[in-house]
Amino acid sequence: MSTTRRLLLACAALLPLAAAAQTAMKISISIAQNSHQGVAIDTFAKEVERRTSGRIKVQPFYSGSLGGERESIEAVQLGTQELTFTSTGPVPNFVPEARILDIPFLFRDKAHARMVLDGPIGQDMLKAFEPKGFKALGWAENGIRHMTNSKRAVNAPEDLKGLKMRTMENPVHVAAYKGFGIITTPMAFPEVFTALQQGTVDGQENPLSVIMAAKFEQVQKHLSLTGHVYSPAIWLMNKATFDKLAPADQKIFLEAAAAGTKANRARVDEDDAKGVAELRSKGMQVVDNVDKARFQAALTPVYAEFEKQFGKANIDRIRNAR
Ligand code: EAX
Repeated sequence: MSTTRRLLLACAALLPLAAAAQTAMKISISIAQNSHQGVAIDTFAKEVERRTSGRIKVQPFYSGSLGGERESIEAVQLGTQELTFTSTGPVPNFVPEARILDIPFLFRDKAHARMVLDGPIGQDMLKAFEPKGFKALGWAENGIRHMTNSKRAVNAPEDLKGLKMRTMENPVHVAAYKGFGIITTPMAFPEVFTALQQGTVDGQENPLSVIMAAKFEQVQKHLSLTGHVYSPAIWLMNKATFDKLAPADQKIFLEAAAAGTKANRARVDEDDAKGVAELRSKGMQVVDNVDKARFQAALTPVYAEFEKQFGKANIDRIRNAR
């Protein structure tokens, strides 16, 4: 074999690698880049690139430009998209084991939720994603959800009766909100702003981080700090794509996700600290002293149903974790 030919062959053998290095893996969120989720995936992309010295690139997509959360999870499961960062909203439709985390008033506060998710209960649950075609790289945070609407101030659970509200495509949320007397309309997030603007629904519920990132103050007059449910987020990767990575790179992906989660939770804390003042200054009427115990009490019948479905012991194990 001539030297030239040998060289050509060597080059050809390297081609797939070179090509792989050029193609970026996709990661998506359904909300704007300037948000607790944007900072998460931007940090992740930067960390993967830095730690692999640019061998692997990750390209972030924002504002549902690749689809809503359900569509992105589907794409990751199919492998047409490598990664997504999503709330657990549509997750129960793929991994029913995760449903228990979406029960209202399950967590006392963010610290409690973070401890459970990062501890044995949360880490065990990540394994339930594998048989469904996902590698779950870790938990992150969407935040504590509050209610907004265009009709009236919500001071007590009775005020929710008959309000037409967009919910996530999440069976646990839908069951609970019906328990409040809300008329529930499950909808993908990218459609929510227009639905609120056109009055298709009266309200919606989301963490302050999302309300601000989506500029819902432009289409919603009232905000009530109901804090009715904690909303986890999760890093999902196509399992076959993850399995193909060298073990050292797999470790890098896990570490990059952990770095992203750290930045994400710090931003949620910042948003929670300044959110009410900011939204008030933009014209929202905020009820910041609701009696949460009354909202919780309104869900007693729904809770009995959840205890039957999920097992009281399983719920208590999370609620009582210290
Ligand atoms: O993940 O759908 C929702 O309300 C989510 O909280 C939002 O898309 C952020």
